[in-house]
Amino acid sequence: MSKSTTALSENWAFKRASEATESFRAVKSVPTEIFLDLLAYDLIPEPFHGQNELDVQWVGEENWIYATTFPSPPAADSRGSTTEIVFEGLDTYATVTLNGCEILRSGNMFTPYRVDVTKHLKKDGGENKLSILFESAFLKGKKIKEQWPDFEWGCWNGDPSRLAVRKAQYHYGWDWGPMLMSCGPWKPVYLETFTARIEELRFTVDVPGCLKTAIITATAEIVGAGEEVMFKLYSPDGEKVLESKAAVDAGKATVCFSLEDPELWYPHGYGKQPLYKLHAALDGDVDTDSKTLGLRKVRVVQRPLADAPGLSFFFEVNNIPIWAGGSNWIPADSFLNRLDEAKYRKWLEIIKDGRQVMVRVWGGGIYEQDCFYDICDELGLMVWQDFAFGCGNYPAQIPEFRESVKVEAAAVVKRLRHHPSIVIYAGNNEDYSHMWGLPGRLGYKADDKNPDNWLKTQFPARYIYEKILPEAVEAHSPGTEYHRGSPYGNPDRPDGWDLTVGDVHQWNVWHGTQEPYQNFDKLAGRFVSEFGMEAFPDIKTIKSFLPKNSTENHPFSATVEFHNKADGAERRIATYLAENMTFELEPFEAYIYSTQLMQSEALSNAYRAWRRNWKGPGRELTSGALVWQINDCWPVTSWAIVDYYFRPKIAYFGIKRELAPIVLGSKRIEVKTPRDPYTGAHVEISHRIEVWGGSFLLEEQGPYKLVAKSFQTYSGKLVESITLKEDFVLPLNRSTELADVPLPGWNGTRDGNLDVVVALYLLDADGRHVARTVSWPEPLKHARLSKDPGLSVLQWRGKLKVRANAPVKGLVLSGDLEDQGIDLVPGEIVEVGVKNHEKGKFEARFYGGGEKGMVIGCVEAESWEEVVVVEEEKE
Ligand code: BMA
Repeated sequence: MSKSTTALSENWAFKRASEATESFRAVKSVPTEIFLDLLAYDLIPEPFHGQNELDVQWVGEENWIYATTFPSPPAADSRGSTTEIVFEGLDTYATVTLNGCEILRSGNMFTPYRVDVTKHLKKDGGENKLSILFESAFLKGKKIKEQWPDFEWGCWNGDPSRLAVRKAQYHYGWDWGPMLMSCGPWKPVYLETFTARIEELRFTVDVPGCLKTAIITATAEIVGAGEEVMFKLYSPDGEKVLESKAAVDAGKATVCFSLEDPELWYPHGYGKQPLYKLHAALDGDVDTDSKTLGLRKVRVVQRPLADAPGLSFFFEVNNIPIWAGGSNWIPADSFLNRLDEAKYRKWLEIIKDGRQVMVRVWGGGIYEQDCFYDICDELGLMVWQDFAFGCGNYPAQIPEFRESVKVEAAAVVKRLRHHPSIVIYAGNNEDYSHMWGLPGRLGYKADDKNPDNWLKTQFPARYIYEKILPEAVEAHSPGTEYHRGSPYGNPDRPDGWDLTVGDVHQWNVWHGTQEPYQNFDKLAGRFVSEFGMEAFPDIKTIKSFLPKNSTENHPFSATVEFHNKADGAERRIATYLAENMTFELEPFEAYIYSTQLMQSEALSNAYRAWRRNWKGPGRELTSGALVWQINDCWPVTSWAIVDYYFRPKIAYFGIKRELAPIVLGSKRIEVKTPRDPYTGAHVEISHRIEVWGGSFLLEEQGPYKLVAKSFQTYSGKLVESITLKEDFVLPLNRSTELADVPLPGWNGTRDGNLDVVVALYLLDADGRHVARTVSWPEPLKHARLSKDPGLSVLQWRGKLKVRANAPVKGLVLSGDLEDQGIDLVPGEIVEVGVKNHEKGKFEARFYGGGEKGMVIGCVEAESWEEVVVVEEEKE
């Protein structure tokens, strides 16, 4: 008999458990969750609108019942067969009853459950009644916390009781997310009937250093009486390349395939993403399973550096060291069932299009849906996967808690291990660093190697991060990198503040000491897995949560501020704005623009500085940077670079530019030379510029010429055009210092640097632009810029061509374009791809006069001569 699967997705209904007389209401389908079902009946207002979040808090403090009826699957009657019910995910405290019998009590949202229900199912054609009671996770957590009064329940974000509950921690509210304590059967429910089945198809891949072969050892775990498994391996283009049979022995069948000249999987930009397919069939068609495979060799290289302290921390794929530019991922919705595969694909394509190669699935969210990792495999995105712990002191002294984590970890690693995209697991997000403030009291001793002792301290979760989780990874995905936490480096400084080892979360811009973002270069770590800056989202996103014609449509209204969950956000945004730029509060769009430009400047600065630190073999001073954060879970002002409605902020484009395969970077330096050691009065000031080039390609590039053109900020007059360096190459896969010269165009006066904008060009032998960067006076607010730079736009063959008569900083044009926040200098035409825009007028914003927005006439024409440029100030 072949295995049969029966989905239990239809015919469900839900109700509040406390109201005996309340009737059940039909549910559209399962998987689902309580907020979505209540919304479908208008029983709650949309939680994302206005301040409705506050009005729906009662939902999380109720108990809810989900119930369905179903006929027994036909095959369940055959002799010797077993029927199991599978819950891929129940959020969170669920008591499941089938035909009046309790069959399961669960308490972990991340763990799938499977129960043999053969003897519970009706045999007479009668209906089966399945009911699930979801108890309030919030109240349950509070009770658990109460039972451990002597434990240090420290946490950052959300209610401390969350630490006791194995539920997505962001559901408790975060500094970018609302508190929405959903519950329900959030993943599929189904029945499986079988005489024997493949419990799991797993494999290991060994690609040796020569990359010439791949050894694939595949195992099928069998439940029930199976005899033989046929394994087939298909090439990426679908051809069968190998097949082999193995007898089932002690519930297992194993084969070993050796592939010559395998097609290897690479992160995008470094090679292709060929995916093989492994298929297993048990005794003909009793059960089948298949998995995709990407063959690659991955290491995290931590080794001493040539002339710097500490150790490197870089990802190497198929022997290629990779500078990992990317971002942090949070769950893309407060209601996970609002996400479907199309949305996941859209998000991951945005990441890839932004030239990012790594995405970190942050520990305060969920282990993502399978399709997330499938798409990462396909697109060539590397995944840094945190275990689901974040910003708190977890109560690992509770035996049931430990047991639950153990089962969760095994299930998660088994589900995810076949994905080539996953290159590292990390034990948690910031759980070491947040607890570090009081090491004495917490009893953490780096050199105490006895796990049982850890449980007796006030930091018992060390048992999870240094025993349970690494053991799970070793047992179920041997060879995959396990990192104790993010950040983690030096065991003596688990607060993450040793910048010379491991990864760091560099929050001394925004949080911490609130450094100027110009200091990002000094704040580098070996791998920066978090850093960020807030900015307001698009005005349309803000309007989505305000009532029509609301008087609250301004940056500091109660509702707009309600949609920013970060403590002190208004102060910090204002600080960084005031330090760097002049700005307008009205119209709202102008203020939004300024915050976005400021965010973009900050983050671009970081990427630029940290990619400069990738200096070749033995000198990998910084090997990657992941911006906090790519996305949002609702419409909000946050650190996201793309908002909840997929609307990119300017920073998304700024980062994309910095992540180009060939880049130029520059930094202005003010040099003060006192006449002698005693004077404060006789100090000579000069302005210099350092220029570097980075090639992240795998072959030497060049020969090149480096040209600088400097322009007067306010008039656009060309002051100087010089060649800084000629006939040089950029060595492969690293950054190279190119020049350290007096600032071109500087007139020698003390603050003359404020009057020059310098465009730097990397030109190839044919004079083509290979890379370009524009150096602006810092801080921008001191630059004396033209308010009327003579902008014009020409639309031609799906592209825009933009030019100006004076330097323009951070030009944003209305429409869905391939670039935004563009810098322009006179004499240059910048081409921008158009994704979606009608011909006609463009609204333009730029820094230094244009924030309020202006409308530029755009003409479709073959050449500039035909263009009549219309410019008008917007009301
Ligand atoms: C980091 C994250 C999150 C938080 C973010 C912004 O530390 O791990 O906990 O949302 O900072 O504060």
